[in-house]
Amino acid sequence: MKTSVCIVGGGPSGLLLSQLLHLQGIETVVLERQSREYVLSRIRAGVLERGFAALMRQAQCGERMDREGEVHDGFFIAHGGQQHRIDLHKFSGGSSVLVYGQTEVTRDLYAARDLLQGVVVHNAEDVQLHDLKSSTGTYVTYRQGDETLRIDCDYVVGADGFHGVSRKSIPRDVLREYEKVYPFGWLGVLSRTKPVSPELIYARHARGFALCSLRSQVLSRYYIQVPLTDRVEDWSDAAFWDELQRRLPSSIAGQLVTGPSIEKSIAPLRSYVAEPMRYGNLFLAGDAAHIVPPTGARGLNTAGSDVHYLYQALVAHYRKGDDTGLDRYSEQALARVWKAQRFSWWMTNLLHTYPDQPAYDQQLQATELAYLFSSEKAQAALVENYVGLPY
Ligand code: RFL
Ligand code: PHB
Repeated sequence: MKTSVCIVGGGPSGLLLSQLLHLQGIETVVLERQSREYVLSRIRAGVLERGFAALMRQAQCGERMDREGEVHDGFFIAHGGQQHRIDLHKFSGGSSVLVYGQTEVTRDLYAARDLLQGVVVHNAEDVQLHDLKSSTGTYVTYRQGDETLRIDCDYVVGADGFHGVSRKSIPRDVLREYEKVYPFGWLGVLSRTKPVSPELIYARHARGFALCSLRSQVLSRYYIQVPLTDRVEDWSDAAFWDELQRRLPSSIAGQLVTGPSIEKSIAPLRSYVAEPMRYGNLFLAGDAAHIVPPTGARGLNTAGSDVHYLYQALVAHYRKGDDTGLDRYSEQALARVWKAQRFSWWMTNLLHTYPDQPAYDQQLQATELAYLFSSEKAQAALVENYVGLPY
């Protein structure tokens, strides 16, 4: 096979880029290691910033998102038995976020790729990238069953997530890695129950962080902070609901509707950045290059900003022979990536309980919250980041 851009990874980053490029007449092939069913069974993000939603519309994938997604103008931070509302609308000059699940985003992107007969190869095993520095001969190989196939291309986009092969194809002496691992994870539960609050609640509690989120008015998504040593099997549904209730202000806990979990999983929290995001003809995008703890709802949204920059750069290359965007991609994407890192780290520190946290740090955390609730300027800074910094 021959194509212009070979995209490794059929998650939201890869599919969105493929769809946007196709609409500009630029050929792509997407190679995905898993089956479509598997990709669509992963429950992840829930909050989309304005820029991401705009990209979905640009990709002609915004119709169901705009119909079924919920516009949220604010969220709550609960602390010390009280809740404080953070007004997104007021402090961002009228912006908001959309609550629409990543699973639905991915489903819409697959439907759009099908409609345009975009090439998405599933169950592509042992993907390998070759001759990334070559000016004439970059290619990708993969296996399907007993057959090894080859795709010749101008560029490879590594959109294959944190555990993918693309980042690992950059030589060790070129790649710089920055990492912070947090001493806890999030245990998440999806349940077909009425959400306890129409708006998200981020709760700080001495027993640990909790988050009340939702996918719709009949589908709830809740998370609690757990030690890294916990396993999903350790948590019965009853134990989860019990612990969640203990971490919420009593007025909210009393209204919690519980039910059987549809999905239950633990995600460790990690901050990670790989630099540069380009090596020869390879460009990294999304979780392949960076990870944030989910506290600030930045992961998918930051993947979206990478896609935005890369899309613009590739269009300029193919349409006008202008390579400035491609040459600037790594620097431009990383500038925004680091701001998302800073915000996610800050929000994680604000709301989580650290094991053996020194009394001094505990006091600072309490003061940070008190300052936030007393200062409209501090709230405006939070909001500016949460609704998404401009591209
Ligand atoms: P993905 O989604 O990991 O997709 C990568 C795809 O590449 C495939 N792959 C390979 N394919 C071929 N060959 C290989 N060798 C391959 N290796 C891997 C994989 O099968 C997969 O299909 O990365 P992408 O597209 O960059 O998307 C990133 C987002 O998924 C991620 O940032 C978000 O889910 C993070 N996140 C959130 N982000 C937000 O913006 N808002 C949120 O509210 C939010 N909540 C969350 C989150 C992530 C969470 N977890 C589980 C980490 C909540 C949670 C709990
Ligand atoms: C979610 O609904 O999965 C979600 C929402 C907000 C976050 C993280 C996850 O900050």
